[in-house]
Amino acid sequence: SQTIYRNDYTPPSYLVETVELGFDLDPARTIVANRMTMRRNPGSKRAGIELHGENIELVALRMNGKLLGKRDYRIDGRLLRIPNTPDDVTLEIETLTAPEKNTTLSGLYVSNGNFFTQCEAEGFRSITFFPDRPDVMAKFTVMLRADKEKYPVLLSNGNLVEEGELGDGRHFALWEDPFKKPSYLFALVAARLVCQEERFRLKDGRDALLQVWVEEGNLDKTDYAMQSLKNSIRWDEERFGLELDLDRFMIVAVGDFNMGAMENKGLNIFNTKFVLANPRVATDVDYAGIEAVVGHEYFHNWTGNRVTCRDWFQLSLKEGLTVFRDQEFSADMIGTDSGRAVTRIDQVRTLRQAQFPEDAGPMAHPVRPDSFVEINNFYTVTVYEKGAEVVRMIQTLVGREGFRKGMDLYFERHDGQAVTCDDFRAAMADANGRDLNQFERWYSQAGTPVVGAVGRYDAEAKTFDLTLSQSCPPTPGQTDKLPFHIPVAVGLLGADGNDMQLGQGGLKGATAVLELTEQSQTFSFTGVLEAPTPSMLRDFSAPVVLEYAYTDDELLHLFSHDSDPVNRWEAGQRLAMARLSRLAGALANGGKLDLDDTFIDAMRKILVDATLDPAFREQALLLPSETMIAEKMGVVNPQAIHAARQFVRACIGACLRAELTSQYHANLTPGQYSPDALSAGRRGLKNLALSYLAAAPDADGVNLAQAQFDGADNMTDRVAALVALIQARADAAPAALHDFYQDFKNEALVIDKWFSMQAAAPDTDVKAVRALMQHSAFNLKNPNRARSLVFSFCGGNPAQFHAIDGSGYAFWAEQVIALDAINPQVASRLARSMDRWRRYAPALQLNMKKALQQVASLKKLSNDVREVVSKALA
Ligand code: BAL
Ligand code: ZN
Repeated sequence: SQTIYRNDYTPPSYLVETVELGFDLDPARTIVANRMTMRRNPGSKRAGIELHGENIELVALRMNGKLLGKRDYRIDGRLLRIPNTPDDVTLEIETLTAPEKNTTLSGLYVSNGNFFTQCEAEGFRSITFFPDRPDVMAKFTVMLRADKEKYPVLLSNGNLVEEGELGDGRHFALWEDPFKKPSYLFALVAARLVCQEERFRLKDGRDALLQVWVEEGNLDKTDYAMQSLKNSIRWDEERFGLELDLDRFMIVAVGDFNMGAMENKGLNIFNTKFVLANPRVATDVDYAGIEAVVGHEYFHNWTGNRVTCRDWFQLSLKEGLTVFRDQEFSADMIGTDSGRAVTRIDQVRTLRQAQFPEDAGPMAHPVRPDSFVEINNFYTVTVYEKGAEVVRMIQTLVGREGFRKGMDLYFERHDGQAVTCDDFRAAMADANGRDLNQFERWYSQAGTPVVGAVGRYDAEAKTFDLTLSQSCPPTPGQTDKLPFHIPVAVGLLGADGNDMQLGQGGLKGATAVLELTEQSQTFSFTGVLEAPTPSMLRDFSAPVVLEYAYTDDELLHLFSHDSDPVNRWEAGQRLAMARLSRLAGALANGGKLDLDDTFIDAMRKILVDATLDPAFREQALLLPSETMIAEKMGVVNPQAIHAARQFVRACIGACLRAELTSQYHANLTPGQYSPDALSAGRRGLKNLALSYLAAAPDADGVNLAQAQFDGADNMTDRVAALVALIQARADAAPAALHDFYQDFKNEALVIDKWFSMQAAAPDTDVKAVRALMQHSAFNLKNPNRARSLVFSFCGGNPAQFHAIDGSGYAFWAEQVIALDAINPQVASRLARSMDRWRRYAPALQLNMKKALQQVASLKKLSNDVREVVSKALA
């Protein structure tokens, strides 16, 4: 395996003008004919043509009509080189592939008897020989031929030009994509599917045909995806002035898929998980996921497809920006400030749960990485979620209107091009007359910055000095970091809980955005009539760790009064985290457990405050996860963390029993199920109350959960009740699980939930997971199913996974190896669950290292997994 460096980028030697692809589809033997016109790239110095190709058999190669022999070209590993080629070339390439044997789910593959493709990042090269790099953009025409009975639906990118019969039971469809695109956006589907379709009027008056394609029997689950697609189109027109540029836009759902979905031009291919929903099978979280992912893929049509990446190091150019756009879309769909804040809190939670650990571990990399072995390993929370934070910070710095101006300039300059993160930043800077040079470090430096804050109030001068300083821990390959340009949104609360009006340096209003650019800076607020409680990093204005020596009283003040809901929530998280880490420490050392009334009273106050949205109250009452607690511990003891968190949950359940019970009943949502944010928020608060009640020692909560399980008319309530029973180790849990399986055994996505609930159960040890793997419904080859059981256990059940005897690690090694033989991309994701091994107690570390070494020692291992385990061991 070879490391690829960003600085080694060179332009392609040839550009491709047109590609005509012909597919004779057959699961065992698909013939691909590729005719492409190529032209020497004036910017390149290299003489010959270089094409990528993997796992395909070359049948014939013609250049400008002449059949080439073995001496005319060289196949060197994964590259086909033709030396000394003329400036204008037409290549005709015939290759063979066996889609039914392709278990990697990259390239052309078969899922449940149907053909699908996945080409990002480098899947196209296993379909045909091609300069498979995003800076080669070509016009595609695609002819599909297949058995009509088995594959009545033939789809590809762009517009359907022609379709018809071929005789002998086969038929064809000819598709043409009017836009130039890189090969990673190519897609085809040949399948037995049905669709929900609709004509939708675009802003410019054109009608577009929208289709959602699914397997027969799932047409009762496509409404929400279709509605989300229409909302996405409207939103992009309104917020960014961006219109759908095609006459037809298709979403196709497939059950075997490595990612969430894929933005292929005009033909988005989706994991069923992000398409199929009705109240019977999908939870509120599933509905929200569908809205976000449908939006995300649609928004890629401009941020990703019209303007794409020059090379894969620039992945965040499209992913960070598009995540930011889908986040804004979801927030705007709720429409209220409070709803917007709840989505923001969710984003912060994701960062802390997944991105901060990544940034602190062996796979830490900048938003724009400098090197990689396998690009598939860099579809990460850093590139996506931290990348979105970086884009959000730009919006914070230039304002919402300024951001729009920057986007307009970006498209004016780069429509139809393959560009870099620097190009995006330059458009934002130029459109706003802002210097974003130092800001570039967010793209180039890895690691989560730590911002330390110290406040000093001068009662005589009526000034408040806030000194902010920054540092960033070392990350692999980067020991010393230069200061970042960090927007820190600050408000000052008076003793009455109200925001003070800020007068400092032209800063007006309740919140000032301070720009921390030095290692240390002092910001002075004048006219401050009393000692304030500072509320810093409002709306989580930067992806940093903020350190400030808050007293409990200050946190309680913020938790009760902060006008910024994100910081109000944050104050509660700090109160909870202090207690959880103290308790976990005490447990690890055999200490005594107790929880103060102050904390319980603070929780009570939020719980019963009817002026607050239920969704916000749910967020405020939800404790930091075990993973987040682990990140705060010096040495991680997963069992102690689990016990500490369970102890606090049981205390809340017991001490707030009356209030939880009354909130449970106050937040029922009778009548027809609706996934809207208000109803979902009520269910969320009600179900959190249920989970606390069920965690308390008495039986009332469990009885309530049983009643809810029996009477539930939607999946959100059914799953919440079942989880409450399982987590409480209730006697009734096994029977409920049995019934749940019987009721939903034909719904694959629900059976995924059935597996994952059990994988995360407190009593599920490795032996129990192995037993579940023997269940007839388990299938390691299906990524969703593998994730639902194996990943849920290794990543979502830390107390059991980190069993003292090392059995969890041995299981992990076994599954990584088994998966690697099937699907390296999925295997490598699982391999990541060992990233933080150096933070555990020495006895655990020893076994973790052994397991990592066991995997690393294999000769036959994918680049994907090898990169992850080598970096972990380095
Ligand atoms: N481009 C890969 C899937 C996604 O981020 O939309
Ligand atoms: Zn994306």
